Parts: sequence; structure tokens; C-alpha cells
Amino acid sequence: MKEKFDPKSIECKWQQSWEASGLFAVQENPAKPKYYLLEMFPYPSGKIHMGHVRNYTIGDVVARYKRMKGFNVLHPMGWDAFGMPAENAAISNNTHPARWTYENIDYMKRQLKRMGFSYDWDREVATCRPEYYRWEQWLFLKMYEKGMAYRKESYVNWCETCQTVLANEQVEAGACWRCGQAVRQKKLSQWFFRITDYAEDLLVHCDRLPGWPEKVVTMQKNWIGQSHGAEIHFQIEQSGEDIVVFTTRPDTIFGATFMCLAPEHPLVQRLARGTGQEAAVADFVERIALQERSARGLERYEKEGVFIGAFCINPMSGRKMPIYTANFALMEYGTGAVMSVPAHDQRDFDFARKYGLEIVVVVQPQGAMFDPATMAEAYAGEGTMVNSGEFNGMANTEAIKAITDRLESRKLGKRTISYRLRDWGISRQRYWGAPIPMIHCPQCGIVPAPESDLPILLPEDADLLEGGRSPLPQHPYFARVTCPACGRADARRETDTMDTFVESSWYFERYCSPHYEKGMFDQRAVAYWMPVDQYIGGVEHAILHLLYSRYYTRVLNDIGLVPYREPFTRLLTQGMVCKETLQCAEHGFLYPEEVTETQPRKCKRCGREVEVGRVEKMSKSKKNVVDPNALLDAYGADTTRLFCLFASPPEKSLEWSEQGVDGAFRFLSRVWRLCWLWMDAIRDVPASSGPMDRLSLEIKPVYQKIHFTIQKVTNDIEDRFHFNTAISAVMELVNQLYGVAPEPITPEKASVMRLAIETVVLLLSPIVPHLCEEIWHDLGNSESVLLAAWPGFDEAALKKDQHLIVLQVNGKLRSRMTVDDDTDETAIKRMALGDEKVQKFIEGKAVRQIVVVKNKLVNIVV
Ligand code: ANZ
Ligand code: ZN
Repeated sequence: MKEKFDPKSIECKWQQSWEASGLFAVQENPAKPKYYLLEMFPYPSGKIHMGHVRNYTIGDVVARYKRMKGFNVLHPMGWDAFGMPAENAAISNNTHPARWTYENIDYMKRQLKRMGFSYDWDREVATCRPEYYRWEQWLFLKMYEKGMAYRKESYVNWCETCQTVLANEQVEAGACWRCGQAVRQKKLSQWFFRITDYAEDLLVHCDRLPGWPEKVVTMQKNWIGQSHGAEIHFQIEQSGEDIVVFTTRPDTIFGATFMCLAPEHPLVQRLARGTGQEAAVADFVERIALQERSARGLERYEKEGVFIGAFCINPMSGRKMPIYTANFALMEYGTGAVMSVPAHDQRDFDFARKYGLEIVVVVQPQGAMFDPATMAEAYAGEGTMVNSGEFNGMANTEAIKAITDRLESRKLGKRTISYRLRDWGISRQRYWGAPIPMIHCPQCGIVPAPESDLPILLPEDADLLEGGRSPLPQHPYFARVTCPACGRADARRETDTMDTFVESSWYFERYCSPHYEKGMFDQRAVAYWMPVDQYIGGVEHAILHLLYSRYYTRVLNDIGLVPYREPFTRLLTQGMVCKETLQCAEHGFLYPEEVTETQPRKCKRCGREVEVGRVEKMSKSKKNVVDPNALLDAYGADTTRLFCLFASPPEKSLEWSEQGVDGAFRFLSRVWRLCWLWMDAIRDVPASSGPMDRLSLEIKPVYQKIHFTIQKVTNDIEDRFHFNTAISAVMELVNQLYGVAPEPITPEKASVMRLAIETVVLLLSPIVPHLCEEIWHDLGNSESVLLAAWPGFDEAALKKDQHLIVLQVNGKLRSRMTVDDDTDETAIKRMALGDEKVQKFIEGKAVRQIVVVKNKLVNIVV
């Protein structure tokens, strides 16, 4: 008998056995229903963290469960291997991004294997490998051909000292994260994907993703940001040209008293010429160019602007409106021009107060009288039209339509829809990424690299330059090429690399045929496996990664490579892994080992009492990180998995607790002991298949409990992924099984206990596969428990016993009813009073007493 649960002696053994037998390998099989379970692949940062452990454990349970349910399950894993951290690490550790990345992959892969995850490792994909990114380059060429990829000038964050472009995350309070130099906005020609062509399609389908969390759908919608409104033409006084504005409030046009253009608007510097404002405008434009673009539109950002010396005419009121250029007007939204209505828009209001511009109220709510001289803020609500000529007295909501109609009929405007979504800038002036397959020729301009040159290899021998600058422009052979169109020898290769979000927009398709050499993927394999049935990952990817993947899928669909438009049928966003923080007034955040164990806990360095802080997301800076390796060493994979699933439902945050882990380990030990307590008695006995009626009174409740548990666990996993309540149900079953006396043993008892132990093992096997595999084999099975079928339940066993109850009124038999066993007394009384026949006899009388004799009768005294 194996007395003690010792994970070390079994986990490694089974992992090797699974790997040797190719247990997790899958192939397309049209005869079987498929199930594609995907977890967001990790960035190979060095080691896995508890967030990964949780995400991948959830996924693994579902994958194993579905497999036992008879599905052909695809469950792959890979590496989102390009990106900046590799470059930073390479600089600080004096190594190479490629080497750093591949070493991390090796290490993290070993860690994942230690968790016992059921990945088909033959399908592993690393996006930094040429076999992968060559197909991304191929698609780029297709997209370029179709006008879906294009080049335009756009602004980037630029550090003058480091001579490099900075990603938004590298800008800290307006300064370079590395050297502290103030960051400037610099105009660069860059590559874009025309995602805005798909804005409406992406938006409309947001409402057809029933398997996605509502909050994620909402975030996607907001990001796309659809606004219905109108474009209106304002004639410039001097030149007769038009300024076109976008507004969502055409009803307020009579209140538009000035015009604001974005500093980058092409008319700004031109209109200022010769007005005396030219120099002031040029200064302003230059200064605003330095401001962080993402912050400029925010409410709280200080609004400023200058008069550009020109006027335009309000097409409805005829008013002469001064034209300003202002920092809150953004070139990237609408038309880059705003008709400013200070009475009804807060930004315009702040601006008007600051520069002494006129305020005209045109929407008046019932009962209030706004006075422009004393108004403290803009009024954005509904009301009645005033100061608006023939539209006075109308509800402003109707005026929106009426005024737009009028503008349209006079050809001064038209209804439009604006989107906040911008085209996807995919150029990165970075080294560690997929090269963009384009060539710049002094004669021909931009020329696509010939398909036969793919992959355009990223030279892995390049050394990073100071400040993280890309070595590609200066690389001895990479940048210099012959023009494929005219043959000139001094053409230059594009040295920008692609945003890593491009790689993560199709890795799930690559997994379907990872070794395919004739294209991005084998279309038949993709048609079989895709779309992903269940995707699982962190909510931090709720917007960009998912939106880009949905977009890229549409591109693949439009090019005719895939037969679907949405890649992910169901999505689960798992909650964060959190832990309490420890903080000393003197020494800040502390690691647990820097604090005494006795209460109250004190800082070992200064003796101050430590504040046990809030439970927060694990992070290095808060020193509350738990290293999965330490957990694996101390408790093993099964306990780690069980803890992650038991502590909370997957979409909620998970609070780390030592007691919780301990509890998980104790439960597994308890399961282990139970199995061994019965092993000899049940090893050679077939599991009971009922029927329940023939079972003795002692053993019948056990049989019922088994089937009840199967039903509960199946429902909890199937519909809701509520593994925590599923585990609780198994715990209850185990408790009940401990109550069955092993002596004296009868054939009936042995076979029901066999069923019980098998059931516990089968139900727990997706969660704690190593322990279950071990016991499964000890029970005499020769195949993996993963190949066993998920247990079904006996409906008959779930039915509660029923009793026929006699209903009396004042002791006289009046009716009968049947009730389930263990229905409580209040419910029985309620049912009795509600009985039709009984009601006839108690109508209009006061009920004085109700006597219930369990399982027999109810007597109502009136
Ligand atoms: C006049 C007006 C009156 C406006 C009013 C609002 C309230 P949403 O709803 O987010 O789509 N706007 C338009 N283009 C802009 C740009 N490039 N930069 C900054 N602001 C811009 O916002 C639409 C509103 O934002 C538009 O409607 C416009 O101001 C402003 F009582 O026009 B509104
Ligand atoms: Zn710098």
C-alpha cells in the first residue's frame, strides 16, 4: 500500500510517460467533433509567473475535460517572441536578443512541462523564427497590393539624446525613460494597415459575440468609438475656401462663435500668412508638436490656442467667426476642425473664458435661464431651442434632424459617421521584429520585395546600438539592396520592423498546420480547426490584441484564405492573481523574508511594525510576487493547479494564501488515502452500475451521491467553468465516502466503492492529472485516464424518493398530494394551503393551526 501522497515520486514519471506516448498529439479527424482550446501565448520574458500558471491551468482543465467528452481537442502552445524587452535585456545583460529569447523559451517550456499541461508540443510556434514571419511578410505584400497596407507621415515619440523612437510605454511623464530627456513629437513616414475600412464591420459584429464577456465587448465598441453627426462647411471670409467641421451637435450651430483648427491642420499656417499672426501661429504649432498627443484631448488638459488672423462665416447665423488653432483640436479625429459652441461644450467654454470669446446660449432647459455672463460651466443637456432663428421653440433633439436636413438641402453639409478608431500603425523603428518586406529605390520609389526573396531575414548577427537604436539602417548587408524593378544598386531596404501585434493576430491559425511550407497555413487544416472554440487570457488584451486579431481575420477572409470572419467563438478573461503587501514606514515594500513571522509582524531591519497592506496584483515593485518554481518544489503541480482553481471562479481575482495552498495539498492527501484505504477491496471488482433500487439502505445514499456529484461537476465545468464549486462537490463526496465502513466488506459495497473511487479519479483528472493517472493505473487500467470517457450520470439515481401525503381539514380527508423526500415543512404547508380542493374547505375561514406528520399527512385546523 502506498501510504503517503508524494507528488515528487509521480509527477515527473507521468509527464515523461505522456510525452513518450505522444498522448497530446492530435490530427484532423472529420469523424470526430473538434474543439479548439487556446490560451494567449506568453512573451518569453524569462520565467512563467502566477498569472500564466492560472491562465494555463484553466485552459488545461477545459482541454482535458473536452477530450474526455469525446472531442478531438487542439491545445497548442507557443511564444510571442519578438518585442522590445528582448532588446532592453540584451543591452543590460550584454547578450543578444535572439540568444536571450531562445534561452528563455527553453527555460519556460520546461516550467510549463512541469505543470503537466496537455499541449501538443509538436505544434509549438515561435514568432521570431523565419518559418513563421515569412508568411506574415507574404501577407503584407498581398495587403500592399490590395491597398490594405500603405505608407503615410505620422508622429512618433522621439528622444533627441538617444536618437530613437520611443513607444508610449517608454515615455514617463513626458520624458525618455532611459535618459530623462523631454520627448518630442517627430514626423516620420510609417506603414499602416487600413483597419478603419473595417470599423463598421467590427462594430456591428460586436453584438454577435454571445460567448464573449460583456465588458470586453463594450471596451471594443468604445475603442471603435462610433459617433453619428454631420460634416458642415464654413466659408473662409478672405479666400472663399471651406473649412469642414465634424459635429455631433448640429442643433447648436447658431451658438458657434469661433472655429478651432488642429495645429497640424493644413489651413492653419496658410491662413495665418500675411495677417501679422504668422509668427505667433508658427511658434504655437511648434510648441504644441512637443505635447504628448494622447493627452491633448483630455478634459483636464490645459486648453490653449492662438488666433490665426482669419475669419469664417457661420452658414446658419451668418456670424463672422474668428479662427483659432487650439491644442484640444486633434488632427486625427473627424476633420481636424471644430465649430466651437462655448455655451454647450466644456472645452469650448474653458477656451472662450480664457480668451474672452463670445458665448451664445442656444439650448435652454425647462425652468432655467442661462446668462452667458454668469454661467459657470457649459450646459450639455437637452432643452428648447433659443437664439436660433426659425428653429426657436423646437426641442433640441428634433432640431438636430431639422438643421441637418436644412444644411443638406442647401448643400452646406451632410450626415456622417465618425470613428475614433485610427488606422493601425505597424512600423516600429526597432530591431527585434519581423522586417517589413519593402524596398526604397531612389528612382522607382517604394517597391515591394519580390515574393521569391521571402523571408526577408532579420540578421541575427546585428548588435544593438546605444540607447536601443536599431542596427538595421547601418547593417553591412541588410539595408543595401538592388532595386528589383530597375536594378539600381543603391536601393535601401525598409528597416522598420512590424508591430508584434501583427504576429499575435494569426498564430492561432499557424498552430493548425505549424510546419506547413507552402503558405501561412494549410487551408484545410484551418477550415477544420478554426474558429477557436474557447480563448482564454488576461483582460489587459481586451482591446488591442483582440481587435487586431478580429481585423486580421477579416483580411484573411477577404483575400479568400479562411472561411470565417470572427476568430474566437468564446472568450474567457481570467482575473488577476493577487497577494497582500508588506510595508514598512522606513523601508517601503518588503519581501516576506524581510519580516518577522511572529505577530505583530516587524521589519527585520528597523524593528518597526509592518503594515499588512491591501491585496494587490502581484508585481515586482510591490514585492508580493510568488514564484511558481518555489510552489512546484514545495507542493508539486497538482496542488498548484488545484489551488488556482479552487480559490475563486476564473473570471474573479485570485487571492494568494499559504493556507489555501496547504488546504489544497491536504485535500489531495485525503483523496490519496481514501483510494488506498479501499484499493485492495475494489481492485478486482467491477464498478456498480446500479440499478439503485436493488441496493441496500446503507449503500444507496452513496450511490446517489456519486451520481449527484457527477451531474454537479459536469454542469459546473460545462456551462460556467466554475471549477471551484465543482471541486467543492467532489470534496463533499469524499467526505461522505470516508463515512463508509470498510468492514465488513460485501460484494455490493465493494462495487459501489469501486464506482465511487473511479468517479472521484475521473472527475478530478482534468484538474490534478498526475495523482489521478497514478490511481487510475493502480485500479488496474492500462491506458491513460485522459483516454477514459467522462462519466455519465444515472438519472434514476438523481430522482428523490416521493411520498403520497394525505391532506385533512379539521381532521377530515379532503385531498392528496405527492412531495419529494426532504421537502421542508414550510414548503409542505404552503403546498397544502394551495391545494385546490383544500381551498374550498378553508375559504373565508381563519387557519388556526397546521399539523405536519412527516411523509404522511397534513391537517389544517380552521
Ligand atoms: C459642436 C459641438 C457643440 C460639439 C456641443 C459638442 C458639443 P464625439 O461625441 O466624441 O464624437 N470635435 C470634432 N472633431 C474634433 C477634433 N478633431 N478634435 C477635438 N474635438 C473635435 O465628439 C464630437 C464632438 O467633438 C464634435 O461635436 C466636436 O464638437 C468635437 F454642444 O461640435 B462638437
Ligand atoms: Zn533618451
